[in-house]
Amino acid sequence: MTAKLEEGIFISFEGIEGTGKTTQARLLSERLVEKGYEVILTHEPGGTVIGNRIREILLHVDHMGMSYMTELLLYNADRAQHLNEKILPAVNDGKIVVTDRFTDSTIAYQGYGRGIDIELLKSIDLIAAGGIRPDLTILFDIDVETGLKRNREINKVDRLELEAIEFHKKVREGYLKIAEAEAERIKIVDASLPLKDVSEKVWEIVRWRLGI
Ligand code: Z5A
Repeated sequence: MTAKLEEGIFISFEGIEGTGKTTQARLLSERLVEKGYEVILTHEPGGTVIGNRIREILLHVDHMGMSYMTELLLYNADRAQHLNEKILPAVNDGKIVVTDRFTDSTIAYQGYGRGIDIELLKSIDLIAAGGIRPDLTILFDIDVETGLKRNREINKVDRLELEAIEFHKKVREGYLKIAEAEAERIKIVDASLPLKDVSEKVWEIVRWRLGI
């Protein structure tokens, strides 16, 4: 029996690399499906066919010379397509959308990491994504060294992961500032805990948000 919500719910997972977002997004989706909910599991960049093309450009290690503005506009182009093709139709149809990254990634990486003016980012976001924010965001927090080490252990390397450690530290600090400013929407989970403990914390938060 499928449990359709009267109004869908839009959930995003955020954090620096190696926090376990992708693993946790999958575990949460499976748990929600088991409970009978209709769930769309997706990610940025690359949650659509067009977005996947954009992702290849964004993350390819040959593209180290990409300008910050090109990078910013490509993440926003990906989001415009993702939101219109996949996220909004599903939420409007009463489904639960779980996305691995959304606009907070742009504020954290391009804003706090690259140093692009946050007000400019918000103006571009208004054009690309109408300023829409998720109903609930879970921020997976971990120290940068542990996060990057986890990815190195699985040989995951892309253009952004090759950035200096200082960049990743600024991104983490940025995330914590965003969460402090929007404590109602953004809940922080300690991602250094064992995988199972992290997924229990996520489940507690989502159950609270869904009222189940
Ligand atoms: N980016 C941006 O700059 N601006 C934007 O607007 C957007 C994105 C949307 C996308 O990379 C890149 O784009 C990203 C931000 C930037 N930068 N980088 N680099 P991606 O999509 O390829 O990957 P990611 O989103 O950064 O995620 P990730 O690095 O793949 O990691 P993760 O999803 O957080 O973790 P995971 O894949 O679930 O787990 C990583 C490993 O850790 C794996 O071996 C797990 O088994 C292990 N793991 C997970 N949890 C645990 C726990 N609790 N304990 C121990 N080990 C664990």
